[in-house]
Amino acid sequence: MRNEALTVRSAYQRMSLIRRFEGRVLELSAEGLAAGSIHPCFGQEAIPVGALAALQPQDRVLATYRGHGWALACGSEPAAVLGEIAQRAGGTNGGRAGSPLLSDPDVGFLGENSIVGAGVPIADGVALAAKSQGTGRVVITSIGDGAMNQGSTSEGMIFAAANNLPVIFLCENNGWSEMTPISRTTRGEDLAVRGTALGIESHVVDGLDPFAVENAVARAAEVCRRGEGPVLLECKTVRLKGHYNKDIEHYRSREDQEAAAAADPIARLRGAALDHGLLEDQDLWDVDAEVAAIVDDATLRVRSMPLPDPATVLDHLYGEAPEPAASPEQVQTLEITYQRAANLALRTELEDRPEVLVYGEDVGFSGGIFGVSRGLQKEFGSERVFDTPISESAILGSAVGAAMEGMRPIVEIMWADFVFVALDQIVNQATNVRYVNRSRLHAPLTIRMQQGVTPGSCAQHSQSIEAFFAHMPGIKVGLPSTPQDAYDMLRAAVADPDPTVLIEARELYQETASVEVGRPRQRAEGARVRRDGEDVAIITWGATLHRALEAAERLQSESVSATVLDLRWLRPLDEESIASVVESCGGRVLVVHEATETSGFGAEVVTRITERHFAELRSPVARLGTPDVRMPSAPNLQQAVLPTPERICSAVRALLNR
Ligand SMILES: Cc1ncc(C[n+]2csc(CCOP(=O)(O)OP(=O)(O)O)c2C)c(N)n1
Repeated sequence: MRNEALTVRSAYQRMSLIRRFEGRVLELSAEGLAAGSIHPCFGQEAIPVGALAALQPQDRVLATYRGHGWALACGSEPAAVLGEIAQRAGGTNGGRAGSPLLSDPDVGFLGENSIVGAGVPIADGVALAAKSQGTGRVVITSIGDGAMNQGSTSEGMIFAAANNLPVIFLCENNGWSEMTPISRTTRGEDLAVRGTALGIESHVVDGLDPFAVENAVARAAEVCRRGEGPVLLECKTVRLKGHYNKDIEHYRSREDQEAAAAADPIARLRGAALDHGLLEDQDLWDVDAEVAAIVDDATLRVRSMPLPDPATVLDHLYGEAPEPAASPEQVQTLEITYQRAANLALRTELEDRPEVLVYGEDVGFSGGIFGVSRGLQKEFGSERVFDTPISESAILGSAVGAAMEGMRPIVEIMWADFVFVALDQIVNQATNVRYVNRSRLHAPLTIRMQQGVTPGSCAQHSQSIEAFFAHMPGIKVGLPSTPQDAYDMLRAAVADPDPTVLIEARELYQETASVEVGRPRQRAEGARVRRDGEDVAIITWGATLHRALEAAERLQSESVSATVLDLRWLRPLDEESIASVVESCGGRVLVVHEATETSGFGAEVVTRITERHFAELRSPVARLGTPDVRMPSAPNLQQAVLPTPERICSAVRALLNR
């Protein structure tokens, strides 16, 4: 269907197929065959049909949750799409996505998104990959008019413009954002002016006319293939039915509904085809019969599709990490800082893997505010190491999209505290790629950030936030605590087939140690015993390791010998190492971290030890973190709450009743 100019007949056939399909979806949902909310695209059929006719087979498509029509236009099997909407094993995603998140990578449909606007930065990443790989591929992402007001949409357009990305933002302006008309929230007639304001070529298109859409997308794709993208197309259309399957539209006037019905694009095409003698009544009846047969056949097949097997529900959360390389590369031992070790890891990865990109705010020309990427742009060029706009959603979302397309992006969030403005791209997007696509897509991106309290850092530049990420299945989370780990764990993260969040410790950046560089990549897993003892196990991670080691040293003079276990990776958690130190220290354990205590990751470690090793415990597992407080800037106030070596020693004494 792609790259094949529309005829009146093919346009009518494809639009009618989508219309009849959506009608059947509503019937099946009313019958109870499909659970949950469904967002049909009645009235908007001309847009995917026109757009796909103008795209080439290698091009990529992303859509909103109102995306059944896009999947069908891409060439997905109607039975597979219907099967997914009905959450069946034979659905495009085996029932893992349902109606609003379905995808079909085999036909270039990278998926819907049920987070409004979130697909825009991801499409940027897909386009970034196309540009890096020189595929000449164009990406199109559909968004609603309401999504034009979403921050990620603005960020995505800004990021794409900054990088001349081959992406077409296609706004399906149906006049409604759920239950609110766009005119009630937004000034002006045309949303396309927003693209113009960002320096993006933008056009208003008749979204009821498949040929107008086809022409506009064909021209936009040419612009993109010339390296002059992105392009914004605002396709004006109508919503013929409710926002979702159970919407009674109590908020919508009869006049508005009638005006939409009068603009029905299929009735319009039918009328025009007859008026101009392009098709006969008989042709239209033939097409209607053809379409009915396709939808009936899909329905029959879906009715006999089994439900997904519950035994598979945990499958495809993570991929198989590669075996660490057996033969050492050129190993060298260097006395270097933690920051330099991370810099060398980036350098090694850029050298070894052409698919690695390194980017973020101030990361390129200046080399990062902590110098971790210093010198890399000069060495590897500004196509691979570059600065971004201050657009965290776009940084993270583009990394998701680029990773889905075979790149290994390593992106930096300047301070961990800043990631909260863009958490969606980690929590709702990166986490789901492999699972929802049952490993047909995966997103091996690495997100670096740094955290922690340093003297004078304020409450928005000092939080320890690892627990937020460790809570999320689908990603991995590591905290390097030594220069060697700054090197090894970053390389392990890049090699890992899944999204990884690496949280570096700002207070350690200038710490120096011997680092073996050039040794084989490790797996993204595994704790390390940093000190051996037998009276008590102190379990910790990140910068707190050094306070724990200092405490253990002091305790030695009191004849208390402490093991210090550095977890390094919180996800996956090395439960074997935990079990081993619980046993070797006779069931006396203290968990220490810098993050505030309530719902900190320490609570998880304590619970697991209690659940799994209860019989071995000599006393309840103790926990020490920062008490629940906002972090003040004054260094003496900070010291009043942080888990200092003194406090760790006191906690150990209390645990041992000394
Ligand atoms: C980030 C986010 N906010 C809110 C919602 C709830 N929501 C779902 S659809 C929708 C309306 C979106 O309107 P528009 O972008 O115009 O798309 P349309 O529904 O018209 O296709 C809203 C608010 C959501 N899914 N995601």
